[in-house]
Amino acid sequence: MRTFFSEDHRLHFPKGELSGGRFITPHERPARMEFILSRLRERGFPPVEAPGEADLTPARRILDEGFLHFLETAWDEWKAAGMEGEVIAAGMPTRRQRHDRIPRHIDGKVEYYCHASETAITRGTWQAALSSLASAQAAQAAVAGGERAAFALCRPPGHHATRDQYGGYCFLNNAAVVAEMFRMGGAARVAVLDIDFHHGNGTQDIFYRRGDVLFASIHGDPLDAYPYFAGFADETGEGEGEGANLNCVLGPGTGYGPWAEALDHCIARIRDFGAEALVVSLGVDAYKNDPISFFRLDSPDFLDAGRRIGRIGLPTVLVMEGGYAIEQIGVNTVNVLEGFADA
Ligand code: OKP
Ligand code: ZN
Repeated sequence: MRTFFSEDHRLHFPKGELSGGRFITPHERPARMEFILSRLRERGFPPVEAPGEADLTPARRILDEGFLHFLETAWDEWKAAGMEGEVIAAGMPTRRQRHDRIPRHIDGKVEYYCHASETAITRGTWQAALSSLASAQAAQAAVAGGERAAFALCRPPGHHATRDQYGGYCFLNNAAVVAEMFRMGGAARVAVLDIDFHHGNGTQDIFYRRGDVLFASIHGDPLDAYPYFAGFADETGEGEGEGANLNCVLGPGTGYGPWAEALDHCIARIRDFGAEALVVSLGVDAYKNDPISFFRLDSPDFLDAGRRIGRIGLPTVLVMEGGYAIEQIGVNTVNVLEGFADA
């Protein structure tokens, strides 16, 4: 399986993540990539390939133009306003407030376009997010060109980014853009399977009213886990999208038995839906020792999960999302790929 990866991810490395009332070194840090790259080499995968430039044309079909412009200019505007630190949202639009006028002041714009203040924007964030998207797009092009599957080793991740808000370590929704590209390329129906521990609220948001893209996710119960306000089982889609959104919610301490049952449920739905292409939001934070998650998957379980996903038999782009048990992220991620490949 080919892997697409850009070194530009290093341009995004905020000094701080707001956690427990303090600033800590972000869980979502550059070293994550090193462990995955070294495991890919160890297991004899072909050398990673650098993507070309990101193409924002497909992104513009599903993302808000003002939001894209904001991401591109936020750092410079923040600095021009005399702010000394990284771009951090101190507040967010709340219930019963006005959301119909976008603030002029950069501080207000940041609050408008952010949904989770743990996530900082730095000087290189936009370039890193663009190059992360470029890797996803190169993987999609490889699969559209006839490869059975390709791996987009994306950083920063994307599945929490909505059409007009960033947060949860995510800026541009890589998986959603890949799904849209499969549609543009002629696939009548596309499925996004999200196995990251956290609900992919951004991807759900983007396709919620669409019947042509199925979103299926297995994640920690939002009553107990980020993103808290989305990901419940009764969110099934709206309008044309009714029935094309599937949330499998599991509680603290869930092990591979029930997790795999949920996976099979998602797979059955993907088959019934008649998807012609598959995008996997591949997070490995369902791992037992993940520092911010509460499932109990073990490393060999990821091999089995990969096998089940591979047996669906669809052209597939696997897009990297989360995973913060950094020492094991390489083994767990590559296990999914190897399971997939020998399905
Ligand atoms: C991104 B992805 C830890 C709370 C962290 C944000 C989690 C983002 C996860 N104190 N909240 O889905 O792996
Ligand atoms: Zn996650």
